[in-house]
Amino acid sequence: YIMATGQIFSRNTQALFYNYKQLPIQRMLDFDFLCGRETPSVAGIINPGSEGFQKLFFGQEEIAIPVHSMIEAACAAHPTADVFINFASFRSAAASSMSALMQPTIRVVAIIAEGVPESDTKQLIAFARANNKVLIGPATVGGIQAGAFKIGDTAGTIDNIIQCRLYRPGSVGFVSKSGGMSNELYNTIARVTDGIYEGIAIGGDVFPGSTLSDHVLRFNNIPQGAKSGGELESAQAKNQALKEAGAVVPTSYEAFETAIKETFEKLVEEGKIAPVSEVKPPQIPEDLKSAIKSGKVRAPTHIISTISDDRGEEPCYAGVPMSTIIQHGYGVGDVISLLWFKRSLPRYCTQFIEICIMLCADHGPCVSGAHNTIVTARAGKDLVSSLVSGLLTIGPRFGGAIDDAARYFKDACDKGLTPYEFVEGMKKKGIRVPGIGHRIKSRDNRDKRVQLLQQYAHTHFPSVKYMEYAVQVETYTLSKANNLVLNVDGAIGSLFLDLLAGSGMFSKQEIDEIVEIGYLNGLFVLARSIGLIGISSDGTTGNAMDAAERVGREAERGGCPSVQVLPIDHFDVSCLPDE
Ligand code: Q5B
Repeated sequence: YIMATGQIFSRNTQALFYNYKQLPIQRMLDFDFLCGRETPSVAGIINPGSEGFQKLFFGQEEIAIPVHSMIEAACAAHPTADVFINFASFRSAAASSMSALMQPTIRVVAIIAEGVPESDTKQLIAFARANNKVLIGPATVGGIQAGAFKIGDTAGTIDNIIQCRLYRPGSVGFVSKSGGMSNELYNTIARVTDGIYEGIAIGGDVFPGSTLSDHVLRFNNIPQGAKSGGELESAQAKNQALKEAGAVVPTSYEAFETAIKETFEKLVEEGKIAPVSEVKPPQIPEDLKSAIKSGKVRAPTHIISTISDDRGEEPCYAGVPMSTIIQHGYGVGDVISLLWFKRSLPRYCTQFIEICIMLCADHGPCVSGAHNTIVTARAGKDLVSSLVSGLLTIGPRFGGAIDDAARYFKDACDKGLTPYEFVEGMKKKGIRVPGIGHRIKSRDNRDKRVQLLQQYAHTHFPSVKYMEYAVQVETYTLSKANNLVLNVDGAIGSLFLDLLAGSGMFSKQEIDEIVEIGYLNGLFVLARSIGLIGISSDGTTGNAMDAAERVGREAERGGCPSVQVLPIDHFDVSCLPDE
């Protein structure tokens, strides 16, 4: 019988840890390092539903401990790990413990959870006994073999473990029901003897997996600790019975320490115990987090956020608390001005931002972004994939010309170039004027969005210098071709220059920076996401879907020319062949 063999742990014992809990595992590994173990005592972690590795410290080194989703797979991968430390909740502890006990490689199972149903525990006990396995708990902190192996949180902090000299074996075996009492007695025993050899907390349940006497009898078979005397129960009858059986039983708790001391000294005197010689444990490196907390070290930050701050009671956007944003009736334009431009802009500016977003939210199913989104949604992909595939088409020829329009219009206007000099200069460089030109809109079919933006700016902006310059450029390009109108990107780009310059909220240098860095395409990305989300969730119905379906069907038929020539950035349903 395994309990009769005495030792259940050694310096080579390795465990499988069920249910990932960073702290107790790290404490086990810190204990290993303190004891000078060469191998970590946790061979693997079983975390239902996840596979991979967990990074933890073994002394100063970071090690990757394998994570398995199944008990069977973990046991197969770590056949030498014979202890199963079960940190499952009381609801799942019994089933997982039974699975572990059924594994041929597992010898010892420790169940930490409190409140495991007694009938389940009885089945576990019966199975463990019938199969010659050791069950510790439920409702236990675990146990420790000093200098060798520790279960989970047993013996508390590293400081306590060092104080109790648990990093090396002493001569005293200790069994208790309670984990708290164990810690207390590890201290006492360290004070009056050469320390603990092994300590087990059997757990507070009515039916413990292994009992006080199971372990005391087991200790009798361990040469380094082979005299009982650590168990103390309050019941008189038990004390009497223990006394009669030859155990040392003190009359009160106060006398306990003296009784242990005297027993230990007597055993030493009789030559039954040779007190162990002291060793100096290595220093466990302190975790950065706790070292910073105690003011011992400082560490540079990796990320600086000057915009959003969640350190206080409520998150702040550029210093403005969320409650203020709600109480003052701020809109999305105000939030954008705080998070993108780090300041509160006047209402006419934030309203302009909101108008841009509303006007650019959608432009039908026949633009490149919508096309990609529709095709992706039709292919059965989820909302995020469909949205992202649409957003990825935003670029210089579709919605992403706002920043460049702002850059080029600003540069040309600030330099005082005539529209002719500007447009022809761009032509010489082989660059199409960003913000000019549209595939559908033209001199006779004006873009309503552009008109609405212009009207708003004329009414509210103190100056529309850049927009007027863009209109002069448009007049010139329209003399070349009817569709070379100021498009929505050009209107937003030029009007944003007017917003930045006219609001009085930005220095010249800040305006240059904003134009240089490029924020403004973000307005289109944000706005068009609204429309694309609508399309992606509209998975099977609507004209957009019909169009995509027709394209798909044509392609299936072997690539009809009308499909092949459709430009990806603007396909027109009218050019599809009739059914
Ligand atoms: N030409 C927009 O081209 C488009 C010229 C030009 C001087 C120009 C083109 C362009 C600049 C980028 C821009 C944003 C590709 C557009 C948007 C949002 C949207 C989209 C939607 C929504 C249209 C024919 C002749 C050629 C060209 C000359 C063309 N553009 N010259 N400056 N800018 N614009 N993009 O009609 O002599 O024959 O060789 O790149 O601002 O994306 O609704 O779809 O809300 O979703 O295909 O509104 O203008 O013209 O390329 O065949 O050129 O015009 O050099 O001259 P097209 P092309 P030539 S708004």
